[in-house]
Amino acid sequence: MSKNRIAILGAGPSGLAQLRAFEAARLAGVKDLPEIVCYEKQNAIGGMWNYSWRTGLDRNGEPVHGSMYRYLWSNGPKECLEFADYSFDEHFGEPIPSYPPREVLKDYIMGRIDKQDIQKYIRFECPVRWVSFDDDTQKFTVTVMNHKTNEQEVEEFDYVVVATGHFSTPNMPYFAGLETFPGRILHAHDFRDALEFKDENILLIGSSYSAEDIGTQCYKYGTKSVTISYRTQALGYDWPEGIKEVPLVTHFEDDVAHFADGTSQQFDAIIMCTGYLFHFPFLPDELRLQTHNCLYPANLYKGIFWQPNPKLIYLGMQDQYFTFNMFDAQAWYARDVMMGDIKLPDLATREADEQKWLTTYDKSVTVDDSIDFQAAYIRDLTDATDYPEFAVEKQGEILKEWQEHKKDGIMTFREKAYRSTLTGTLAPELPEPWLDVLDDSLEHFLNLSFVKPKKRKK
Ligand code: FAD
Ligand code: NA0
Repeated sequence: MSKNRIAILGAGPSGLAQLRAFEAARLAGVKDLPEIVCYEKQNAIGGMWNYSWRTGLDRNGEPVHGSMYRYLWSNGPKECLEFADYSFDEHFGEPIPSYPPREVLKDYIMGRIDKQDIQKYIRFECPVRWVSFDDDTQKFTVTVMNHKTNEQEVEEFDYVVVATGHFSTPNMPYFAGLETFPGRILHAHDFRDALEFKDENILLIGSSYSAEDIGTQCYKYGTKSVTISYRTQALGYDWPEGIKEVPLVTHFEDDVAHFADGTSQQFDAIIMCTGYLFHFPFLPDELRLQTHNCLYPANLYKGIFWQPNPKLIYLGMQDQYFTFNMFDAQAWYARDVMMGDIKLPDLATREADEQKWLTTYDKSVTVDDSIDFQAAYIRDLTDATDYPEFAVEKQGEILKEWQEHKKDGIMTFREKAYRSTLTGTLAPELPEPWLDVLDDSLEHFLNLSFVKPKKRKK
């Protein structure tokens, strides 16, 4: 019998988790592994964690994937995203603080990948153009544009794993009068360097992670004033002078924004922090996930398998309290299904299971509920596979502390330290105020003199 063929679309953290899951099986002595091809639009692995100076189109004329910017630091404690099979201690050889900058986290993600070995699976600069499924042959046809050869490639697969991310295509709303605004109007996706806005008055529209982080970044690097305009709910932090929140913009007149509370203000630039669209231009309607950013997108069994055709697998499509370890939990489960070690139940049973999770999700009201919900979701997956134990509920408690620390000080929470649930290591505290650490390079960060934490009491 010929081997199953698997296409993984995207080599970001989710796609890499899928490759790693198969690698773990190989290392455990499993011989009969499927044939894997991973198609990646960019010319490197790492997905969102590859910083790109480009905006708009890449050198091949493809939409730039990256939404990350210079000086970005992790917004959650690293102890809640640690790979269960590869600790931070193992990677860095010594404890590092709980909130690493982007380059440091990227180094960690890359650390467990055998970069030589992985090249044989990944076809770079190969954006996927179309995926179809043939009911008769029960196979997918995947069409990609290979920009290296300048030719289209068409291949058949038994399974397709969609790991293309969902924080890349801007949701860009319109407000009356925007066309009269004389300054820069951009989406968070195209934000690259806070220094661009030094000494300016900027307006951020939206009130979630992007607004919070781009606002604090710009403050840190010398923006004159930051105004955050919210639609539903203000972020509500105790902001320093220079940052404030106002209700939603009603309209613009030249460089003046008018807000729902009747106030108005002049601005030099507008950054839409209005989230992202789920965008799968390579999928036909019958295979395409249609959802907004939430913890349990409908139509996926176990948050992974496309209900009408579970040979189509989606990774990382949830909103994320947990990230890398959740992608791993999904990838290990998906691997076991693709290898035949987990048998999927019939459609009615799968839908009943989905409904059960959706009902619980509906009852999640507070942030703590949401954290518990995602932890329970991950636990459900890891209980079924040999993914190593990582005390996800304890990590959930750390995420709740993180919420409190943000309320205590939105400019200081990154100075807090947490204990790894894997190694028991307590992270050292950041030795300088986060606001003062302007150089976010890996070299600078690792050369900060951390105060070594005391050993854990037995
Ligand atoms: P991505 O990282 O987006 O990777 C998807 C990959 O698919 C990319 O390499 C892309 O090039 C490729 N691709 C897309 N379309 C195609 C196609 N048609 N054909 C072939 N390849 C394709 N998470 C954290 O844990 N901590 C943080 O601090 C954090 N900060 C963030 C900051 C920002 C600004 C954003 C936007 C996200 C942040 N995240 C953070 C969440 C981040 O999305 C995840 O950490 C992680 O990158 C998701 O991995 P992924 O593989 O699912 O998607
Ligand atoms: P994100 O903040 O980019 O984080 C993505 C926001 O947009 C909501 O506040 C929503 O308001 C608002 N919005 C949407 N349409 C609007 C409209 N027409 N008018 C006004 N407001 C509108 O996006 P979301 O989806 O969280 O919020 C959309 C991801 O990026 C996160 O998962 C986060 O982890 C990651 N991220 C991380 C970092 C760091 O780690 C930094 C930035 C982003 P409403 O009314 O719907 O509430 C440092």
